[in-house]
Amino acid sequence: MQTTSSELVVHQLPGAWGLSSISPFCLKLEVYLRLVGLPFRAVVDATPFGGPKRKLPWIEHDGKKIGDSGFIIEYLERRFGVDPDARLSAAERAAAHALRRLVEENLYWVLVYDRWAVDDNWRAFRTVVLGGVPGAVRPLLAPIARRGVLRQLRGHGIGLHSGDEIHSIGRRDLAALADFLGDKPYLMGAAPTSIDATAYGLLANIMKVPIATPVRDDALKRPNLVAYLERVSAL
Ligand SMILES: N[C@@H](CCC(=O)N[C@@H](CS)C(=O)NCC(=O)O)C(=O)O
Repeated sequence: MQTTSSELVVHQLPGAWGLSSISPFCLKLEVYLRLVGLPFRAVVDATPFGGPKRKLPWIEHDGKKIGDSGFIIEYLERRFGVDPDARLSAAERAAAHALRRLVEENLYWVLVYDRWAVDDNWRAFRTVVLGGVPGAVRPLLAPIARRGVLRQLRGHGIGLHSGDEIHSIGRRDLAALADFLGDKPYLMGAAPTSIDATAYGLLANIMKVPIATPVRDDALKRPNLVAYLERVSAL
């Protein structure tokens, strides 16, 4: 289909397991767009390499290509004047910002470890993550992609730890999120804000997928997180 200039086109990784994307960042952007009510057309990319940052998600709009969910959201806020965080105080915005960094810069890498580094999980996950790649190419691409991601894990630093240590890091992050949520409907109170899109993108990709990890087991034992996922997915 041809792209009209004012149409918002979102490139994302494929969906699976009942989620519209297996990428926490793509799912985050989709929930964010629903939250602010901006219409968009989703396009599934088999690999992240077509985007300006060679990562997914990325968007096309008004002849521009923008990569990175955070920069995309900043662009949409400037371009369309939307801001789901408008009612937050400066201190609340700061807390939401810190939570976002916890989710995206730390807990995300625990998910990456569980999907790409744990052999049993990788065997199941590789067909899902490379599902859009032609079957003949997949066996060649899979080990190359895996080596690249294992390098990223070491570069981040989390990949230098043992599996038990990585899971203890993940459980602490998850406990902090659950404790911050407490019995509130959404992370910042009675109404959803952008941090809920961020948290949902990752939590759903941990809690609603058949990737075995103690972090998932822990999360599923927390009724407030389970109810929270249902609440955000109904937005
Ligand atoms: N900071 C980026 C992170 C995006 C990201 O890491 N996307 C992953 C999929 S979840 C990706 O495309 N990875 C491909 C790669 O690193 O080669 C954002 O917020 O969009």
